[in-house]
Amino acid sequence: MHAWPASEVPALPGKGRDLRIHDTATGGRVTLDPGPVARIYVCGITPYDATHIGHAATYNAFDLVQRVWLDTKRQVHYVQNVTDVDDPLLERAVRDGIDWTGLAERETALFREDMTALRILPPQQYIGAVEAIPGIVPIVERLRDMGAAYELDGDIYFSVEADKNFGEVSHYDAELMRRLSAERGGDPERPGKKNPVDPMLWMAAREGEPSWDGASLGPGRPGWHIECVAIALDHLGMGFDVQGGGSDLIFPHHEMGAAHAHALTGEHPFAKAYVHAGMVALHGQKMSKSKGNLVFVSALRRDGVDPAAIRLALLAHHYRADWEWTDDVLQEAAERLGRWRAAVSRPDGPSADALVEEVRDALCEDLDTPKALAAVDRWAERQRAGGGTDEGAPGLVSRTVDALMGVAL
Ligand code: 5CA
Ligand code: ZN
Repeated sequence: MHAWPASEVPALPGKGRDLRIHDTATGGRVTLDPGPVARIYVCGITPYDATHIGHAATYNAFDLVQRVWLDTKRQVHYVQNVTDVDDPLLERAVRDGIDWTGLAERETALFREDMTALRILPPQQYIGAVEAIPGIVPIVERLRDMGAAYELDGDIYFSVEADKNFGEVSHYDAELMRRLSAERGGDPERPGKKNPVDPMLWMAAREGEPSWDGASLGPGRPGWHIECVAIALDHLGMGFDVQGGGSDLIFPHHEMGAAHAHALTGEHPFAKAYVHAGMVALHGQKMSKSKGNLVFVSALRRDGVDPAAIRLALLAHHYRADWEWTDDVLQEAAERLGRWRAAVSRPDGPSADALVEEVRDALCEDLDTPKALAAVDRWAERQRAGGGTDEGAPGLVSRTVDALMGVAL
């Protein structure tokens, strides 16, 4: 699949510092030490509905990771998937009486437009689950042949016992794992499983549903977690720097993905850090396609909202916080954007050399965007008060907020 166009990332004077970020598996802040090419996998959308503010907040967080790394003069190898075949997508297509491939294509196209408008940098590989199937089949066969997977009425399940590190990502207890498995696509009640939370690797073809050639597995379609593992291993290999997603992916998705990869390769870890963004709520509940309490990025754009204001609204919250979207959040962001634009439109202003370092320092400490925004606010306020005659300052401020936070002033 093709991704979306990259907005230009202005170069800044000097060099940024290494990113320290909260890793879910260790429960603390880790200093990432990527090689000259930092490797990141971020879980992509299941394209059965348009991009909502929750998605945008999560992709904004990982865009900051990429921008901080680019500022250290590294290259970034970024891979993202599209879950373009899965239960919720097929169910929505049936509900709406439309073809599931058309639905996936339409919503993925809209996602690309939203990401472009928000100046979120694209992955180098943007891979659909369907196009990954030829790579998934041999991996599932291998897991089965090594005894890490078993068959149940034609479906193939992964046995969580096959990974001695199972549980290291979430650290959840068995009861919580079971409940979340039921809520998030698993089938803990199905009789005959070795462990109730064992996830499906390959689902035998069902009447009326799409299926693909599975070689010795028989016709069927892939499970959810193995999709991301196959794509990540194919393009990044084991031990990449960051796996990212929202906190609702900690379990089962990222726990199971790590377990699949460890069992398959005999190597550890799958990712050096598992990084999770908080959940955005609307009217007191997590924004979710299944609940339907959504604010779509595309709808805001259609209403004439500046994408830079949407992005500033996301940046006003720390990425790990759970927060609530309201009209006031957007209003405040639009006002801040206005103040910043007015400040950089003057021919000169207070020196911004220290500001560049303040924004860098804030972001490299667990992506502290509220702190970064406050630093820019202070510069804009000094500018409004009429201090400074540095002719390079307004341009430097523009380049800083664009390069490090994707906001075009
Ligand atoms: N296709 C899978 C990942 S392989 C999936 O979870 N798709 S999704 O469309 O449901 O979610 C895409 C990303 O948005 C995930 O990282 C998810 O954690 C994140 N996300 C979903 N809802 C919210 C929300 N309300 N707030 C923040 N992030 C969210
Ligand atoms: Zn994923």
